[in-house]
Amino acid sequence: MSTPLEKWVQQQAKLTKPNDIYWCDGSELEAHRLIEIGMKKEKIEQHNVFHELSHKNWPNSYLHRSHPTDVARTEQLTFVCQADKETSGPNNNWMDTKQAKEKLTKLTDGCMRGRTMYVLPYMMGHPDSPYAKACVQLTDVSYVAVSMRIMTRMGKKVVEQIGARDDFVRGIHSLGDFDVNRRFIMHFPDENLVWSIGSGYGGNALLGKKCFSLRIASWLGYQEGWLAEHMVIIGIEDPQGKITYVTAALPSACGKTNLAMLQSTLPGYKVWTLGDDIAWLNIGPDGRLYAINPEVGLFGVAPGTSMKTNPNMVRTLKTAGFYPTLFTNTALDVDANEPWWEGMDGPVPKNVVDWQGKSWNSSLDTKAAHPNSRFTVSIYNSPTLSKEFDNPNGVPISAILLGGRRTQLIPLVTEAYDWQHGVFLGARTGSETTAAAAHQVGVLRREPMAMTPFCGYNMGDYFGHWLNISRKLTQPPKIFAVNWFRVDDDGRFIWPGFGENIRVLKWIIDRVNGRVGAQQTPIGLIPHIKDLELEGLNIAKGNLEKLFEIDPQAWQAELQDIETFFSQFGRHMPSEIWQQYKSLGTNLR
Ligand code: SAT
Ligand code: MN
Repeated sequence: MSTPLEKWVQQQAKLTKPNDIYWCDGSELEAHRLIEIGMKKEKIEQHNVFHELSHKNWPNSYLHRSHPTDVARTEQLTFVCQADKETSGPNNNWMDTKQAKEKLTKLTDGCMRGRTMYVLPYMMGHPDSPYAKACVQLTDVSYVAVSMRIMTRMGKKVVEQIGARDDFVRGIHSLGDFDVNRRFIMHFPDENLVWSIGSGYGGNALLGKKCFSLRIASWLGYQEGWLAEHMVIIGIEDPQGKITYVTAALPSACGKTNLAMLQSTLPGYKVWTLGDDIAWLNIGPDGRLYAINPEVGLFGVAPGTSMKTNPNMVRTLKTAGFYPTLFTNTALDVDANEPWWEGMDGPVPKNVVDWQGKSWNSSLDTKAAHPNSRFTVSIYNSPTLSKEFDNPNGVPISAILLGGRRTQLIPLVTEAYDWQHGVFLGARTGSETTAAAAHQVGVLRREPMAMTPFCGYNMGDYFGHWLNISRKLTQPPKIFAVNWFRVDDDGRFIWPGFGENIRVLKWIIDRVNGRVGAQQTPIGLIPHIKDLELEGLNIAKGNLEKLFEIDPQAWQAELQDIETFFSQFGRHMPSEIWQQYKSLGTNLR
């Protein structure tokens, strides 16, 4: 008798028609076998799926070049197929479930002909965690199999854990033919199913990541009383050795990985890494909010990563770990056979080919590495890994940071008066777009809790869910809005960012621990400048004021834009959020 899992795999094989089926066991030997296959047998366009890099400075590292039309998430081709359009909300593309499945079935029929179907059994979360979920993804490319093995807890134990159960999370993935007209990333939240065809890139293809752990998990959390969030998890150790755990939501490519690995510039302070992208937040038995990171890998933006900006990340990438490290769409230093990207330490190498494998030099006005080029590396390689990382219960959260990329208007840090106000600060967050998704870069859009592309249901209901969560918390975390990206009159960033962000984190944990006061403003609480540790920083006084400036005039346009955004959600928008909106308007007047 076959299990529901075996039956499902057989059914999908009948549809996709692969040459063979390979069940991954998660072993080290297997990872090398998959890389060999990717180097010798599988191709995307004219390139092999993997190119072995020199292991001298970058141990166990391989370069992957994606299809040139397939370099970022594609939000316009991403659908959340809830039972009806209203449940998906104006924040998602929607298609009727039956129609969506018919479309996908047609595209999937025979899509793995001549290829191998890899069966990837994996856990999101520690297998002993009450919050973990067992999942299985099918794919037809070694790159996705190896990436999932770095990013998740993958292995044959998960098959045993699933046993005869039918409630495992399903993911069907195929590269298809890369035709953007036949590319779809579709979610069926009521069936725990993700179906993705036509893309091999990041969040479009590693279905445990955004697709399951955010879009589907946010819907599970809505029904079950927890939150699936696009957040970093860190522990901040102070000079007394006390560790305060915080999470931070920032949109894609706004520095989450840098924050997660932050190297403190303040003596005595240290940041411990628990996650750089996704946090599942549950109410623990003591009524506090606990965070786990369902992933075990880092999928970070390569350009700009250096010993200056993120030394712990460079160390992580240069650590010889148990898992291979992948570089996707970076440039290649041909003579050294090493990855290269804009912003790397040292001089530009003499002989560079760009992310597409074309000859490149710095006089060209193109980038050598794609702006959304990435590394995929095990979190266990990180020298700053928290000793609580594998704690199945997670860590208790004292503060939540909600941020965006705003060159104007928004102060460096604002503390919410209470949880309700904090949810409003998150809901009204705007951010200037980045290269992490295929759209115009630098356009302001609303990014509530950094979840715009990832909330698997109506965002109005999502705000309501956030408000409800606190009613069950004995000690709700304090909520802060952050913005590292404000610029001066010459367009230069005022705040140095990176390791210096510890100065903002210090103020935040001082507030959490009741060590300092704060100033009231129309938009929330901001620091007294005397409480900010600024020694050794070189910021002109006028600019320092600008970092915290609140210009009621400039806020008028912002209020308008927030109102337009909120109005879309109609009756789903909680009245508490509208009340907060009205108070903000009054305060600014
Ligand atoms: O491409 S991913 O969705 O995995 C990364 C990101 O956009 O945050
Ligand atoms: Mn992300």
